[in-house]
Amino acid sequence: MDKDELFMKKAIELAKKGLYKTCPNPAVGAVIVKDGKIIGKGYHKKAGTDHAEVVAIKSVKDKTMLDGATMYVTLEPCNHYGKTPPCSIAILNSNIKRVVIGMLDVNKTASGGAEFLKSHGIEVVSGILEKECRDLNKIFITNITKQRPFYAMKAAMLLNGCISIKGGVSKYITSTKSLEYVHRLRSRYNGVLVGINTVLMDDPLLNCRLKRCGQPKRIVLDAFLKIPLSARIFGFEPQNIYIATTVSSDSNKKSILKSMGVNILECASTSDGIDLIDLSKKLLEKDICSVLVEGGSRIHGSFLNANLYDKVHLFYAPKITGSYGAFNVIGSQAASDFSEVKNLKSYNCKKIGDDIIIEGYF
Ligand code: AOF
Ligand code: ZN
Repeated sequence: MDKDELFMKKAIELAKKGLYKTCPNPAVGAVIVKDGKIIGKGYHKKAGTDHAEVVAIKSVKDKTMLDGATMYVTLEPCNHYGKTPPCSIAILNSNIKRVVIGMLDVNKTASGGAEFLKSHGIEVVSGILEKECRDLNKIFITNITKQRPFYAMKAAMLLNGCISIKGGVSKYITSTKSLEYVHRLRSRYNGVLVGINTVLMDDPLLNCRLKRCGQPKRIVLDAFLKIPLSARIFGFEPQNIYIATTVSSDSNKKSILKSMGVNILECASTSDGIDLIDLSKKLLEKDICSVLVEGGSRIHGSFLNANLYDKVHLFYAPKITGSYGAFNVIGSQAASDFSEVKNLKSYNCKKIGDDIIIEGYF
């Protein structure tokens, strides 16, 4: 590993400290190096606060040390006035003479820092550990390039791909260890989403029940507003619940839910129910940048067919039975040709308790 890669690795490690906490902003890390030594470091903690570059510059007490120094930053410095002023100008004013960038910014309103710095006589190198830097910000990149949240499919099933036994009973498929893992996952996503059938059958809380964990927003897709007002989900932080429904569903019930503090997302509809593109737009407007979709079967079918899944977290219990009368994990038509089958680009496999977990990206 050469010197630039080594310091970029340090910047990546710093960026990771902000991972899952910076939405809608990216996780970014920066280090400042002088005479082969790190003299400053920083990472972006939360949207609206100083960017990694500015945190790193501020961390250097003796500003004369910045003269001729090199900054390593995982993302191209911004060149715009957003919630904070441009990092490009902060770098220029600091007398840093060389900037090493991991990945260029995909956000066109903020990008341009690399060109700006070059045009002001600063040496700029980009693309160092680019893949690692892009991997850090899969959510941010999806939000910007696809204008929708990053969606992950989560499902717990038997080895034959069924998420229930006869009649839809789905309790106790995977072990307690996997359940704990799911709760940790929930705290990493901005939202957890289920369909109305899951609410009617399982009456889930959808929160994270581990100590000191962040709570995701809870989203229910309910085109006809069938959700009972007695559902357990309403017993916890109604202001963090979003019921996605259609314009034409029961307006009286919408008012009751709103008076309980619940958010109603009135979405366009399709023959299949809620228009997922319109829903995606509304979720992103609410800064819900990543969503863990927990099912059930029909919901997974709709998201998969609409090519909305970016990632999967699939839990397999080492158990098996017949499939007739049970729900399959993906409730939609099978592909009629192998060319239509969706492939995971990369995945890993691990064991938690007795269960097998496959996690991967499309
Ligand atoms: C960050 N943190 O460390 C860097 C970012 O509205 P603002 O001012 O916070 O600008 C947000 C944009 O700035 C963000 O979308 C990204 O394109 C760019 N760089 N953002 O939040 C950082 N370096
Ligand atoms: Zn910036």
